[in-house]
Amino acid sequence: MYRAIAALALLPAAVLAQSASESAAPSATSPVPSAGETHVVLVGDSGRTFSPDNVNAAVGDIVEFHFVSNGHSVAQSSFDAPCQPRDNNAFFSGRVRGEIFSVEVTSEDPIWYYCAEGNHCRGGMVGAINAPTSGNTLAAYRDASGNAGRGSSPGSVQGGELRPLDSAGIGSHGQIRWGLIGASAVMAALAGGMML
Ligand SMILES: [Cu+2]
Repeated sequence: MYRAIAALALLPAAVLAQSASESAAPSATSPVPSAGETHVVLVGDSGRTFSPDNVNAAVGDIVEFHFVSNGHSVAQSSFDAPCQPRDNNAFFSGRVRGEIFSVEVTSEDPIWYYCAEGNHCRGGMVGAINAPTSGNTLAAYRDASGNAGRGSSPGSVQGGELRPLDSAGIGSHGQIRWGLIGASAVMAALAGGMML
C-alpha cells in the first residue's frame, strides 16, 4: 500500500519532466538562418521603448525591429549626436506599424539608433547593437539623448528591408513565436500535470 502511494506521488514529477523536454524540442529544431543569428527587438511594445534596448550581435547576424505599435521609427545615429542621422547612409525604417525592419550587422563596431518621431528620442527611446559595457555605454548615449533637440529623420527609408509582420503580430523568423508557443506549451503541461 505504501509503495503504491509513493509511486503515485512521483507520477506528476515524471509527467512534468517529460512535458518540459517535449516543449523544448521545437526550439532545437526551429529553422536557423544560415547567414547568422537573428535578434528580435520589439518597437513600442511597452510605450516608447525598444526591447531589448541592446543586443550583442556578430558580423553577419540580422537585427529585426518588430513594429508592434503605432507611431515609431528606427534610425541610426552616431554616439556623439543622438537623435540625428549618423550620415547620409544611416539606416531608417520610416514611420511604420505592423512591419519588420531588418538590418544586417556588417561590423563589430557599436551601432546606435533612436526613434525619430517627435520627442521620443530625447525621452529615451534609443537603443544599441553591441554597446560597450564601459566608456561609451548605452546609459551614456541615453543620457546624451535627453539633452538633444527634437529628433530628425534620415531623408529616405534605407539601410534595411521592410516586410509585414504576420497575422499573429510576430515575424516569420520565429524566435518570438517559438518563445510564445514554448511558454503556452509549458503552461498547458503544468495545467495538465496538476489535473493528473
Ligand atoms: Cu517612438
